[in-house]
Amino acid sequence: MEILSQTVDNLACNNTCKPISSTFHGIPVVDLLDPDAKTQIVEACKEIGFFKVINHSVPMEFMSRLECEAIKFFNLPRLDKEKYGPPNAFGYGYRKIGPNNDVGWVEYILLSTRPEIISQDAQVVLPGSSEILWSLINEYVSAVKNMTCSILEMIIEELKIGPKDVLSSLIRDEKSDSCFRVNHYPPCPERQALSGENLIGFGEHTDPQIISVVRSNDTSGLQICMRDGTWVSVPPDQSSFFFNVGDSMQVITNGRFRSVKHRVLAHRLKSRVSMVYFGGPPLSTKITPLSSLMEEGEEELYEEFTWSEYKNLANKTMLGDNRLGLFEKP
Ligand code: GA4
Repeated sequence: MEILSQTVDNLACNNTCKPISSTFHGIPVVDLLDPDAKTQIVEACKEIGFFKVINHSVPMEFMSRLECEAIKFFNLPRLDKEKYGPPNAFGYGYRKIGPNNDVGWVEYILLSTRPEIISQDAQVVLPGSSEILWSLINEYVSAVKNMTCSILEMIIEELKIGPKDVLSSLIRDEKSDSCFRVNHYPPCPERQALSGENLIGFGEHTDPQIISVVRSNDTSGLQICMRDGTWVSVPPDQSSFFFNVGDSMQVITNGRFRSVKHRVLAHRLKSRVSMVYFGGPPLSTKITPLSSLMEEGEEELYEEFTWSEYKNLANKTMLGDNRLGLFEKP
């Protein structure tokens, strides 16, 4: 990647939070074949807002085929890729993240998963030669969406509230404002590697949606922020999925679940490729605590907003801003 050295310095991880501990082996792992899985998922959403899922229903070939085709795309000459960007709001992006001057050591493809938009994206965003990439994205997203719906239904069952599809129906809705991104984090430059600093691939933030599902290759880089403010590194696992609780889910559960702050650091030697599905509701959905969950006398912690209002606000903020804080009741 050609990049001005000044910008490289701006991306260096300055560790504003507590020091990074080494690789963390305490990430909750949920085996979907375990009869206790529902309880473990809810526990993890409350404690960390993050968990890993194994024995899921998504075939490994869906992940590896898509990864392979995505790498072919990222290996195209920069000028060819730039025909599909800059993202507005969808398309190919290089170093710039979102509309407000956030940058990262990353290039990506960002797409809506709405059926009518997805077909336009196929023509506008992806190179003509990438029909294969397009069909692999469709195959992958639909399998991950099904798995995500099952997880959301398990959550509702465990919380003993109903109806079971109260959350999954939001992301199954044909107007669901879900999106999908494939990120490529090239290895960080030698100069940086020698200085012992890591570059920020994707700066710290919480996801605005209900839930996000990450799958990466075998390169580390993802870190999550624990309750005490410590950053921990998530060991990569290319055959599993990592689930993040998003801001909307924190509101829907009236603060019971925690929207987890996370970031990605570029690796010194290896490329990281990740695919992230962001499960979001239709634009008009009111994001409020589920009434069936509220206990007698319990106060709502957030002012009411629609997903469209929250998304518009997110686009006016910087990546690391505390967006949900703006809706907290005094
Ligand atoms: C973070 C989660 C998703 O990647 C994303 C990001 C979005 C973007 O890349 O355009 C945002 C970011 C994300 C939240 C704040 C705004 C918007 C970049 C940014 C600075 C696609 C999303 O939905 O919100």
